[in-house]
Amino acid sequence: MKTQVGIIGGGPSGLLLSQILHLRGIESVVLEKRSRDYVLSRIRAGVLEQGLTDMLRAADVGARMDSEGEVHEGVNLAFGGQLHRIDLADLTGGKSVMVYGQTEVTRDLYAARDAMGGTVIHDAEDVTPHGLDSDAPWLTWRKGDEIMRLDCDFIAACDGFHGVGRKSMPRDMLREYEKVYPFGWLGVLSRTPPVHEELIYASHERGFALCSMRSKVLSRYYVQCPLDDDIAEWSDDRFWEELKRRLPEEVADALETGPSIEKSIAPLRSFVAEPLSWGRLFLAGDAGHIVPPTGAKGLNLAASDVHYLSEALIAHYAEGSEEGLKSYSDRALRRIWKAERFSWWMTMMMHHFPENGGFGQRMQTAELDYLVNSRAAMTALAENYVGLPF
Ligand code: RFL
Ligand code: PHB
Repeated sequence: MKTQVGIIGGGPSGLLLSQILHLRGIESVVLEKRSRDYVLSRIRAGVLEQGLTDMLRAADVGARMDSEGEVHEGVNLAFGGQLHRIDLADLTGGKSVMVYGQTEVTRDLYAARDAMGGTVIHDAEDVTPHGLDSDAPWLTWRKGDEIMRLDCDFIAACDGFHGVGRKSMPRDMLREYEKVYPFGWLGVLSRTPPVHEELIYASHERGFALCSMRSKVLSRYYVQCPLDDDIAEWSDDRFWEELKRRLPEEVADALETGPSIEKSIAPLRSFVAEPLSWGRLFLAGDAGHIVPPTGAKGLNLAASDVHYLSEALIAHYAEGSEEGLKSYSDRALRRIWKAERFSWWMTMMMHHFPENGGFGQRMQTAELDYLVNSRAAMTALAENYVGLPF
């Protein structure tokens, strides 16, 4: 097989890149290790920045998001038994975020790729890039006993943190920066109405909690938990009890509980690989960087990478310009590091770190107290939360 851009990974980054390129007349093939059902069973992010929603609309995949997603003009912080609203729209000159699940974004992208005759190959095992420092790279993979080959001009690794793309770069030219947090998030999805009309990020001495949602009848909640906790030890009742204890009383009293539809523990990590390209290989999304979910930035960063990379590829094919491809890594990293900083800051401010002692806890309380009483500080949070420009 032959194509222009070989894309490893059929998550949101890979599918969005493929869709945007298609609309500009550039061919691509997406190789995904898992089945479509598996990809669509993963429950992940829920908050989309305007930059991403604009990209989805421009790529003809925004219709269902615009009818089913919810625009949020504010977000809430809870601590000391009180709820504090951050008015995103007022603080950012009218900006907002869209609450619409990553799973639904992915479903819409698959539907669009199908409708336009895009090639997405599932269950592609042992995907391996070759000839990355040549003008004619290729990918091989295994389908059952058969080895398949795809020749291409460029390879985009959109294959997530554990993918093969980053690992194909020479070790001696890759720098990796990492911070692993000493706790995880236990997440629950339940068919219950959300406890509040907007998201609530709660800081409590028992640990962080987040009240999020997918729709008027579907809620997503998280509590900070030890990394080595066994999910089997977390019955639904224990989860609801723990969540309530971390929320202001008025919120806890309003919480409607029900059976969990999904329950999982995710580790928290900050990670950046530099550079994001080598020869004809380009990393986008989680393949190149990870943020802790506290700032809701993971999926949105994947989108800005895809924006810069698609622009560079379009300029290459339309005008023969190599400038965008050469500067892709630097351009993307400038925005990535700012989102890394914001996600790290939100994580450090909101979570319980017993190892930081009493002084550390007082610093957190002072920071939160300052934040919700200073328009300047709230503006800084709001500006980052709705997303820095790209
Ligand atoms: P994805 O979504 O991980 O998709 C990568 C795709 O590549 C496939 N793949 C391969 N395919 C072929 N060959 C290989 N060798 C391959 N290796 C992997 C995988 O099967 C997969 O389909 O990366 P992408 O597209 O860059 O999108 C990034 C976002 O998914 C990610 O940033 C966010 O979901 C991060 N994230 C969250 N972000 C939030 O803002 N809020 C959240 O609540 C939130 N929860 C999460 C998350 C990420 C998680 N991961 C990665 C473990 C929860 C989890 C569990
Ligand atoms: C979610 O709804 O899953 C979600 C929302 C906001 C975050 C993280 C996760 O910061």
